[in-house]
Amino acid sequence: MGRRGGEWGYRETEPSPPIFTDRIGSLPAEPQAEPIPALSGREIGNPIRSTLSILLPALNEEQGIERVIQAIPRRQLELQGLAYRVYLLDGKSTDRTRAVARRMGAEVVVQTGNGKGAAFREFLPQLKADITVILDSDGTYPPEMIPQLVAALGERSPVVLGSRFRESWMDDGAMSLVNQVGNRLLSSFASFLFRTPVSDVCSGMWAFRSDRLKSLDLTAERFELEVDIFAECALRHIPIAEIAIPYRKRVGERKLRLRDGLRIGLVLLKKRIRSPFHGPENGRMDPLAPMIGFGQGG
Ligand SMILES: Nc1nc2c(ncn2[C@@H]2O[C@H](COP(=O)(O)OP(=O)(O)OP(=O)(O)O)[C@@H](O)[C@H]2O)c(=O)[nH]1
Ligand SMILES: [Mg+2]
Repeated sequence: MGRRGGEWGYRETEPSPPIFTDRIGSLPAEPQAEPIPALSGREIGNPIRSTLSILLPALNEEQGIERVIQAIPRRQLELQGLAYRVYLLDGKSTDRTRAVARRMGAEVVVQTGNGKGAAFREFLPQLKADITVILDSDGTYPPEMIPQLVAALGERSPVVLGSRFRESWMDDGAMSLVNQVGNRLLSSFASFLFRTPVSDVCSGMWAFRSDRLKSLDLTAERFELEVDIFAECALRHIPIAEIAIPYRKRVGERKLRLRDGLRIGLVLLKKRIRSPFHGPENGRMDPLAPMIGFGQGG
């Protein structure tokens, strides 16, 4: 299947950076079907101003991935002047996830390691677009909100988080009570440790100016990816803006276990103990310094 010119909105005449098409690793190819018809960039009057990569980490999400890619608001993104591509960051799925994503016109990148965090980090060196959006592939996060997240990006808000807790937009049964309490506790813990308010530190939907994203020293392997991103931004004084998003019931089997939640808390604590704040705030009083035995220097 060859992707047709402009399928994801890139125009050849624009001075946008070249778009990465390599794949990491390789698995046997699945049979490929024709992609769904896409908008032609020529229909749109606005000039393309920025490039956008939409990253969809997935492990066995054949049901969710179709729903997610289908719901990406292509016309709105093009009207917003965004030339975008969609990448499936596949965790070596054993179901039809890759085949479905390809059929829907996404680039498929198969990670060599294991875990959502590892898949994301593995892709970063090859990221070329000006703007990056990540969201889960299980149908819980709203692709239709991508334009709002991207629109909120700016010099003073280079990172935007989609928060499930700022408004009461959560579907019944989308998140168990245990997970709701756990998520709120982790967010309060993160806010305290890193002196940076955050309402939903485990959100799976974020937008970034790619240059700032690439400046982070991420180490996450699994589900601690989001707290790793948060902590790195906080330590570097990179502001994080929040936008309220709805949250829906997952399709397909969940991968997160209770022990992952505990691990996320531990990762936050370890990261804070090991990492001093960077930059201009050095020298300010650190409430944790007496407790953990280091100051703000370095
Ligand atoms: N590439 C890759 N993606 C993964 C891996 N494990 C999970 N994912 C994806 O990461 C996203 C988040 O995983 P979920 O299982 O939905 O975790 P969660 O959203 O915290 O928990 P739920 O409430 O159960 O949905 C999903 O799109 C998964 O398919 C992995 O090892 N590699
Ligand atoms: Mg999920």
